[in-house]
Amino acid sequence: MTMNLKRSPKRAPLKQRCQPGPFLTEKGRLEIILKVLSAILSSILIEKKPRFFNRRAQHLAPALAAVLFLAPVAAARFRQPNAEYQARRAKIRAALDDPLVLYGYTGHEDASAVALFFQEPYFYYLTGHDEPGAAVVIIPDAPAKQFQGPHEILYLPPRDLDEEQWEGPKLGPDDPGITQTTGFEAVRSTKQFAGDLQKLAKTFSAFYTVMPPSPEDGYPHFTKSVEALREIVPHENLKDATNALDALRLIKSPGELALMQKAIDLSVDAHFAAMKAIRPGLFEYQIAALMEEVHEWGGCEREAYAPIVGAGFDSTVLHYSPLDHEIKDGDLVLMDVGGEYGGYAADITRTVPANGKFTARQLEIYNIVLGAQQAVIDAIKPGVTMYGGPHNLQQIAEDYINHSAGRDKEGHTLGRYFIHGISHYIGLDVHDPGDRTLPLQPGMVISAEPGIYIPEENIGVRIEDDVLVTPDGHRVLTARLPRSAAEIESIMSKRDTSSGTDAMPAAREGSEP
Ligand SMILES: [Mn+2]
Repeated sequence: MTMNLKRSPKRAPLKQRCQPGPFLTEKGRLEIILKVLSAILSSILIEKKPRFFNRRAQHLAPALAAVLFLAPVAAARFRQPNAEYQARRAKIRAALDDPLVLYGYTGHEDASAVALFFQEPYFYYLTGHDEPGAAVVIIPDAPAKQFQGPHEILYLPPRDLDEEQWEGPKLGPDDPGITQTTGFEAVRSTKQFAGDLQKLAKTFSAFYTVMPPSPEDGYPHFTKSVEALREIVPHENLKDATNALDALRLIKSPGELALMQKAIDLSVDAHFAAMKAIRPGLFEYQIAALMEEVHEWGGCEREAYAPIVGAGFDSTVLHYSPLDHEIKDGDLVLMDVGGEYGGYAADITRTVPANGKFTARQLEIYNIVLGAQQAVIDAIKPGVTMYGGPHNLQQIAEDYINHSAGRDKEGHTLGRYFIHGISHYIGLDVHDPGDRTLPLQPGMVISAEPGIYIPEENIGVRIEDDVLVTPDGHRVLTARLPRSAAEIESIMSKRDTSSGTDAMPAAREGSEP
């Protein structure tokens, strides 16, 4: 997904969906059995009329309480071990001199009642907790201000057994073994949160939190969090922990890289499937649907961003989203589509000819973009910058494009058609936060995505790969997906184009040619 330098990074809106579960653990199976049991119980008692349910369910509360407290609770899909989150909190305890207070999402950020809940990324990064309505307090190790009591407290809403009939079992502060389950030194009720903060304010005159960007796009979570904090501790000085948190998030751990590689592998599979399916007569949305199927079948919880599949003129629209046009013979089709796995994003773009063969002009533009991308990838190593400073990646791409032989119809060089950023960090967010003028360091994952968009020729080409910075240089995490025009034409030459435009494309297995 391309990055507009003028806009703050933000995840694209999500389509609502229910949560499929192709990889059930023992716990998952037991959960489903319990859900089915509960559904049977409720259908007997309430004739499936939701409003009646709450009253009648009260009589059942003791029995349900017993069942639900025994029920294993859903962990976030593909969550990492507690030790991973504990290590991150230990770094924060060492880095900050005052307590950090963060609110998770409440579940009301998305207006849809049936949207899949997803956690606020900073909160998730430190807690691994993927349920609504929680908060966390992390108290520094700093010996100067001695604080008696636990230094890492997860606040959970008290369990609501009526609501759990609708939303499924949740973790609660009074669950047996809750500290072991969550890996926290202490887990307390959100009812104690305000009182605890007021006590903490007697020892510490300032709290850290994530201060809202100004203006805050979308649901103003951080604006609301800060308002809430100011109400609880009006005299407390609030400081911004964003930089400290970003510095940690920028460097990916082996566990994070494993999840990212999984997201990337499934996204690569989806691009293979698309290349083998694309033909004139299909609609852009059909290609997106095919790719989403590959992601979700493989275990992605959602798309990392709204899929971009643009044919012809649409290939020149950077964040094209309607996907409602038919793919025509002679079109280029630009696909910027990536899945999210275990919370981590993949971000991959390929541009292919609808009929399987680039025209001479399309090939000319394609190879300039490919050359620019290769020059950028070759330059990626510790110490280099994405933006700013000498030999930055943006400049390398612009220079390559401008020094190429390519010209527009007026004879201008083509740099003016490369209108977005060359690179961004990738992680829990597709545009992971952090200062993009920092020297690259081992463990960072960045995109390399030059593009040339010439609307008057209906030619838009972007090629985007995900690259890990290593101590020696870099590793292209998306390397399994071919980039050269010849390889793309070769994959597409093996398509089955005999099945007409109404049928689902034949090639759906999503494996390599
Ligand atoms: Mn991108």
